[in-house]
Amino acid sequence: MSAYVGLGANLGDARVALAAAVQALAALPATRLAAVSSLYASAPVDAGGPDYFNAVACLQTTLAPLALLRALQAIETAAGRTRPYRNAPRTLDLDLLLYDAVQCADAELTLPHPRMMQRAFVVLPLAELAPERVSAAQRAAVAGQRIERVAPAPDWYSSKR
Ligand code: PH2
Ligand code: MG
Ligand code: MG
Repeated sequence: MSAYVGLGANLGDARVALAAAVQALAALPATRLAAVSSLYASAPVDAGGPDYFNAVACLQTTLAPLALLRALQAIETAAGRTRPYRNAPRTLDLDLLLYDAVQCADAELTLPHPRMMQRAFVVLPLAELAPERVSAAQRAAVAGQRIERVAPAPDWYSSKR
């Protein structure tokens, strides 16, 4: 199955945190890291605090959606993620955006992610990896949000120098 994960961070060394998160995704059981977007810097949306770094990764996985969600939460926790209030600044946020064509809305998980298409920091990197999943109208809808592409893949997360 192909799953798309949104990566975000705006506390501590957020750029290092996202690079480490990519390596952690690549190390998940039953999962292959299929593609990673460029790295973006973006203004907080519906939130305060410093600018974010954001990216999107595509995984090929046989983990079920809820198992994958819990694995993402474990990576967040290992990165020091705390949840003092809604949309608080964070050391690492890993959001399950899409899982194949699965649609669900239960207490733990809603797929596709309900707000993803309102956010330039998801729409732009997702459009790099899966242009067929992002329409021109969806791109236009987020055109007013401040976001900048700061590094191409794999430069920003590759452990090689
Ligand atoms: N995440 C949020 C709220 N606002 N803004 C930006 N730019 N990037 C994010 O990752 C982000 C946000 C809640 O998860
Ligand atoms: Mg999020
Ligand atoms: Mg989240």
